Amino acid sequence: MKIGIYPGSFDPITYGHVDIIERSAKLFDRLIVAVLSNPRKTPLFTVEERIEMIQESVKNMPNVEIDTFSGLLIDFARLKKADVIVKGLRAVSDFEYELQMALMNKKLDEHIETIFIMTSSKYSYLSSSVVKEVASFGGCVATVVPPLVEKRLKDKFKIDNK
Ligand code: COD
Repeated sequence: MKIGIYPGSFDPITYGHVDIIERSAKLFDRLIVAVLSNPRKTPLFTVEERIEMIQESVKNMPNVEIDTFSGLLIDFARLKKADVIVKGLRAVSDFEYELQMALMNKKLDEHIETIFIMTSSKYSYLSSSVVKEVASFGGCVATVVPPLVEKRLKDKFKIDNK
């Protein structure tokens, strides 16, 4: 059985993330979406809120499960017996940082590979930060995040849901 792990902050999940999950789920028997819980960072959404939004977004993908981790990704990947770490790549700027992490993770455990999935061109500009920025000023994010995420963003920023 091949197990993939797709880690991230997912603060919140966007259609860019959903696209990577959908495409990589086809490559593995099981895909674990691993949500980072980092006590040193202050995310907009709690881990529980982020998991709820991911759950809703992947409910039609039977081989996808969601889990949370803190500390080193490679330790969590090992614990879950994952074979492959999946990352999404948007631009050259992503590549430098992702290459560094992939090489370091390989150094920590040579049995776990990292693979990169190219963003779909329609989501190449999309990040959780941009979505939060737009939503915080009342801009429309309906086309870039799942409906529940749009609702939760409106609730967070106290924007009328009508
Ligand atoms: N299209 C395609 N891919 C996308 C898009 C998009 N529009 N948006 C984001 N992605 C990809 C990102 O490139 C990333 O691969 C993934 O989706 C998650 O993105 P984010 O922004 O939610 O998550 P990050 O980048 O904050 O996650 C960073 C990790 C949690 C993976 C990293 O910090 C980590 O592994 N931390 C654990 C500590 C550790 O092990 N550190 C040492 C590493 S050497």
